Amino acid sequence: MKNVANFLAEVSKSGQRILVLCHHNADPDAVASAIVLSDVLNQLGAKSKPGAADDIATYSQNVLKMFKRDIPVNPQLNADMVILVDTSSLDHLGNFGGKLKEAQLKLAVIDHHRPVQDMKQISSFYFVREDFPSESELIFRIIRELGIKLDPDQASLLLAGIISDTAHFNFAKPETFEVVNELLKTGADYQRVNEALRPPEDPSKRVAMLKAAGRSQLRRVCGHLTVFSELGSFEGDAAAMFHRIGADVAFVGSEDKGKVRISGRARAEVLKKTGLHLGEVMEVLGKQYGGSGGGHAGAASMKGEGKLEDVKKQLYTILEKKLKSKQ
Ligand SMILES: [Mn+2]
Repeated sequence: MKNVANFLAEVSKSGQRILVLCHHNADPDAVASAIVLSDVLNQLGAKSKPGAADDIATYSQNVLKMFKRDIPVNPQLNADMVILVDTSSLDHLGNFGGKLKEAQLKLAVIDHHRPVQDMKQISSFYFVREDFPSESELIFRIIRELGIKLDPDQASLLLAGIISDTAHFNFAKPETFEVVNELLKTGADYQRVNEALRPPEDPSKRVAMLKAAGRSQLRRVCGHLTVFSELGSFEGDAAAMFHRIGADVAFVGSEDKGKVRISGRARAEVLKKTGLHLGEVMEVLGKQYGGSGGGHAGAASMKGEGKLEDVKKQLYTILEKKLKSKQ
């Protein structure tokens, strides 16, 4: 860590123009690392800018918007040196990689992916720590080594990078939590970071889920909790929601101009215990109503013609028969 800190302090001291560049379709770890490292190099005396190759992922844009930061895409290559972060090879720079190659600028790599031999050869400085679950964590440790204090928004960006690259701490190491603790003490806003990383929800889907909940009917069939509800769209999502909140078997149907659709979900334990196969049930039901049906044991659907009320009755008759025979 001392090596890389010394290197960065040295190249910045002389006021060099340094581009801190990250990979294409840049994720939050990539943009956070590039932006925060670039800020720090400026503090050390460099004329540094961050940049991303080709494009930025949508969830990264949400993070940037939340913390009012920006990163140029395909920046100008008028630099004395390019430092690649969160990027193990020029191949990960999309079309911009070719341009960078042509420019023949001085290259440095600070990364946490598998080392790439070719890159080692063409770089004037090469520092790769595969043991770090995120580049943001690595950048934080380097900045600490440099003795530089971050501001709360910089800390939030790095926290977003860590959360994103560790898949919400699934791949975190004990040291990751130490870094997170320091970021929080620096003022990182965990709640806003989480909010920025959450995928935007379709408002019409939210309304549909709430309607499905309001219209749901709970029935016990041979001791199993079954739910039926009705919606005009998002039937599969609603059935999955009922499954998630506790239904053993859930169905959500729709009826429109004589056409009927039903989507179903069942819990794995029920399938195992009873031998129920929703794909089979839906196939039978689809055929009975002049349509088709099928799917997996735990997730299936049917389409047909008729009245939803009739199809529902028939569905419960089939279900009762299946579940009774296995009691
Ligand atoms: Mn990464």
